[in-house]
Amino acid sequence: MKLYYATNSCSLSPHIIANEAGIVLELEKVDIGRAPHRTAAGEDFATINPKGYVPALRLEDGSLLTEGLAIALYLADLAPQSGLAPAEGTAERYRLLEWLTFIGTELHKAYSPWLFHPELGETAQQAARAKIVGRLALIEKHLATNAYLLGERFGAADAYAFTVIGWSRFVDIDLAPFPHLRDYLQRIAARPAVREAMRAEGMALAAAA
Ligand SMILES: N[C@@H](CCC(=O)N[C@@H](CS)C(=O)NCC(=O)O)C(=O)O
Repeated sequence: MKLYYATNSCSLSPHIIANEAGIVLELEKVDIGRAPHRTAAGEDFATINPKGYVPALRLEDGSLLTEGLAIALYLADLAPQSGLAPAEGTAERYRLLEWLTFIGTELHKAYSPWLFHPELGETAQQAARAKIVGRLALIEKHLATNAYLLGERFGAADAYAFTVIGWSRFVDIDLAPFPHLRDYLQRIAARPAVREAMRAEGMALAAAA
């Protein structure tokens, strides 16, 4: 399987999940900083994924799976023994979906595109920041009594949260008021599978959290 990724983007999340699951992915970098977005091989990425964004996963049957949440679950479910995603039909599975949706809709899409595009305006950015800080406070409260989002064990939702909240360092969101969250990010950053994914994508390990 091949993962189309961009450094410092949300595609780090499925990359971490694959590493944690022991799944070896072929990687192809996409330059999402320029239009048209080109792959490392020089292809126009829109001809591969008409949605134009990463992550995208080329499956063994040649089809393309898009959307980070779907890719995360797909990879985690390929390795049920990894415990990255609770089994379908269990109560915990719905907790995982609850967290993945929360991170995707309440955090990911508040950080990006708003805080990465100053041209969208100060008012929009302030609204995004206020929303993010409020959402981080909810996670902070949860982490006061839970090591990870689903309890005691690292899972797919943590890979996604680590990836998205890690963008705080680029957009000046101060995590000092959230000590449990900072500890959590540091613990995740120290995981060998996470370090390996970041190294492979050319990310700065020291700045992870
Ligand atoms: N709904 C998509 C959003 C993915 C997304 O926002 N990807 C960003 C990087 S984090 C991207 O590739 N942006 C480039 C673009 O939209 O042109 C998902 O959850 O996977």
